[in-house]
Amino acid sequence: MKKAMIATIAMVVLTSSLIAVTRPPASLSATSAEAPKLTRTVVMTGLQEPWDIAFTPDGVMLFTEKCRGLSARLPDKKTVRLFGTSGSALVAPDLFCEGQSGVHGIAVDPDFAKGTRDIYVYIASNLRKPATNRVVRLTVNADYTSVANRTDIIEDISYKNAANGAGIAGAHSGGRIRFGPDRFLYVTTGDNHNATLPQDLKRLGGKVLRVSRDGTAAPGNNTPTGGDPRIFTYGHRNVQGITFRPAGQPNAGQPFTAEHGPNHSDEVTALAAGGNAGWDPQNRPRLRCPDDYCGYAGDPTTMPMTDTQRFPKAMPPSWVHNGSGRGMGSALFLDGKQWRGWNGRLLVSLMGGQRIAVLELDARGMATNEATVELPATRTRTLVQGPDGNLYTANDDGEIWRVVPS
Ligand SMILES: [Ca+2]
Repeated sequence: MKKAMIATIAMVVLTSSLIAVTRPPASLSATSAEAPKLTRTVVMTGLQEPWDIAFTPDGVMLFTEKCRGLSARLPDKKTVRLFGTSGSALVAPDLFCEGQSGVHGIAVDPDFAKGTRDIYVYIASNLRKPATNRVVRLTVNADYTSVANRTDIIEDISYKNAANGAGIAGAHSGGRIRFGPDRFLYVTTGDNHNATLPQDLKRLGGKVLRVSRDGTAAPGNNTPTGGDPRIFTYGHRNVQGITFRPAGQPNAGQPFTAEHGPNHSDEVTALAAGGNAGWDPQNRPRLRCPDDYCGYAGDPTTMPMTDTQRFPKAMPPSWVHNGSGRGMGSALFLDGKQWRGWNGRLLVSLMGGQRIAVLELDARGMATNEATVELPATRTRTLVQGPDGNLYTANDDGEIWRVVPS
């Protein structure tokens, strides 16, 4: 019964994504009629692979560059390299940059304004052999010239240490970190091109973790018995977007992820504690699987991003993007009346397509409409909303943009 229901939901999702693609112009213009007018300003240029942005409550912009580290941009537009490679105020000798990995997500402590001044950053580290991804906590000083008190709150996030038949070393590290409205830190990870990782509840790759600020498991993760209690959801491929449904929306506070599909099926998923996202690229005897990793071998039927045959209770995707220009990276719920008809809608970066999609969701979190944000084409790495309510993006052209709605 339940299986049939989930199958029906999957059908609806599939149908709605098809509708979104082929929707007649009338519906799209109905969407754009209530869309805000956007004014874009290029805030910074010449950055080296900027990956993520976060704002402190006093309006200072922190940003990461994949092979350099973490920097602060002060109100006088001066930039200070706080943490990372040589030239940073605090050098991390263990930090390294390889393949898709290096310095990724950045998050600001919910009690920063109350005086913790703590920030968190996701890095690839060779302190352990073999290397791992880590979440590092740092305390930033009052004038943003230095950081101290490095504490590695998670040391054992799976890392791809060697190339295999599926691709290069350093692939699929996930790496977005965000505090939820529940004040716990959510950490997205990737499958490392490792066939058994996503469904392995003892290892942290292919997961969304939910932890306290000291890195210990948050209460209420509902991890299946025997699993690492830091695991909030599992069965993911490579999650690089996580955002929370804003107050005033149905299921406010619910986390939504965006993750890269293989040669098909990028997915947005509404998460439930303890849920299985249904990715399992192992043991597909009818496929040719280099180094036993079947992730690139099949199609949406033979190697699904959400395998409801193996996992009937898998969390159904909210939106499946199967068109050209995949590469689903960052995600962000827009929040605030200044966003007009887009208030509460979900932005998702499609890096391959060099565009940002804006999704309308129903009460269950299923996408019912899709449009494209009218901005110049670029590979957008991150989407965040600043304390001023505006959208900030970083892209692979080395730029940070501010986008003001009106
Ligand atoms: Ca899935």
